[in-house]
Amino acid sequence: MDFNGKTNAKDARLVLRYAAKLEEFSDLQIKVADADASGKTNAKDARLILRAAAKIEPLSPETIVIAG
Ligand SMILES: [Ca+2]
Repeated sequence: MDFNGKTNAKDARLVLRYAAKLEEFSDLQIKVADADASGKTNAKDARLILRAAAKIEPLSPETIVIAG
């Protein structure tokens, strides 16, 4: 999550990098990136974010508020 006010493919890429341990996230970023609120931020969340970015499937209103 780059906190640019939009959920886009760049965010999904960042989350994927975090999941692969290529990127360090702050506690807030981890929380925001947990798109399915599972308590873990991983590739599944990256997929959800990517789908939201492609407007295939919206994220939950809660997530959008936090991310926006
Ligand atoms: Ca999750």
